[in-house]
Amino acid sequence: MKVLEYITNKVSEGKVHMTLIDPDDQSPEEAARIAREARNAGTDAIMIGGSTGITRELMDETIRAIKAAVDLPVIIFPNSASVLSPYADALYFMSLLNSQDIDMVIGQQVKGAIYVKKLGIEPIPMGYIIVEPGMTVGRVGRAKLIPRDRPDLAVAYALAAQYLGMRLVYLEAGSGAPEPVPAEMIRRVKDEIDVPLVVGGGIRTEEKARSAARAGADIIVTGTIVEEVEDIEGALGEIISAIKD
Ligand code: 1GP
Repeated sequence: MKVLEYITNKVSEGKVHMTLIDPDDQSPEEAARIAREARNAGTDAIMIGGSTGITRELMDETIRAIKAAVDLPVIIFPNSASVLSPYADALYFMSLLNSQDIDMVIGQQVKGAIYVKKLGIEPIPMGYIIVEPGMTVGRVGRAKLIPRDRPDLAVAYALAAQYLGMRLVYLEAGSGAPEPVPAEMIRRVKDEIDVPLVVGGGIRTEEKARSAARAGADIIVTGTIVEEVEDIEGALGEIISAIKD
């Protein structure tokens, strides 16, 4: 089964959780341990990526270690065309729609497309929209951040993504954001689009996860929490039960 089909099936059954692992933050062995604990906690897929410091070698080694440890889809969450790896199951073929840098909107995609074809990685078209505060990815991606009190703007971007044929829409507050994307913005976007809505950035507690899921997020992404806690399985387990109940 293709990964997009796996995601779509999961979304039709209920809320989905994905665990983001930044390959630059730990050894491949440690990344594999995180993936194992996340799997035990009930995560549905592993996303791999980060805003800075990633090399192709590190991507390859980390993905291979994760694939050897768990039987979950591993999806590349790229910051550029230079982090593609043939060991991944799929790649978010994404455009940072509210970037002021054309390279982030379509340049890196043009650079990467032929490699995606050659390597045979499944591309999953995704519209990526960064909301205040945006954190590192907002700066590196030169995003014109969506103000937190402008759900209408988020809706316009999300609909544009859908009309361009993108299969997922991702509302991102930025990794480590003090607050996630506002629930009202999630609700408004979810009401208007027909493709699954991914929400991430700043979700570190069960309350925040539950609130994002109830507002309409189909897929919740958490990253920072797995780097902050000792008991990954316990902490992620609470978040995952909160979104899936
Ligand atoms: C970042 O949305 C993801 O791209 C995850 O954010 O690290 O804050 O969980 P956190």
